[in-house]
Amino acid sequence: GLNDQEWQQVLTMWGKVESDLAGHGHAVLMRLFQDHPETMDRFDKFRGLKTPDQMRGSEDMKKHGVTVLTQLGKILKQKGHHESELKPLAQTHATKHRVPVKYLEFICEAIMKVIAEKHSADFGANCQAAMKKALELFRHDMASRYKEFGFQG
Ligand code: BLA
Repeated sequence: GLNDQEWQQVLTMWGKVESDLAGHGHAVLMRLFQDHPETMDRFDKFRGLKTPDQMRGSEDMKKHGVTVLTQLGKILKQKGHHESELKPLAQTHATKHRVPVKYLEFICEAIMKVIAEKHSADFGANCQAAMKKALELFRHDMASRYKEFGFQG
């Protein structure tokens, strides 16, 4: 787990993300789909988006970015005690959206990159390490829940 200081670093940084949740969320999804185009196949609703320009202009993508980062923020604010936030999310992702653990890793990488781009001055090595640990914990606990729902991920 993370110690108090690490959680504090994570949540202070998250406050900066929340200053423009939609901008960060949209950038995360752009980055995810550019680095790993296969992840887009999970989304029926993004099927029409073919070019980076279409993605940039997509209100739907912006909306989904807000959904993702809002939920992730709720989880991070539990500082590891996130069972009740995680369970329903793991359930839909295991049984309905069928999102492999590998894709969770890809989006966490995209989140790290976007924060590093937008907040380079405030995202030093210690803060990066803390955020990485928090995202690893999220993924680890999603993966264990996946197994309970019979999805090997
Ligand atoms: C939908 N994803 C959702 C929803 C939430 C999240 C809250 C709507 C409620 C639900 O269906 O459970 C939350 N999504 C997240 C979080 C992350 C995220 C916290 O990406 C990452 C930190 N979901 C993934 C990944 C993919 C994904 C990596 O975690 C795809 C590569 C897909 N999420 C996905 C899909 C939907 C969804 C396909 C349904 C979208 C829709 O049709 O509205």
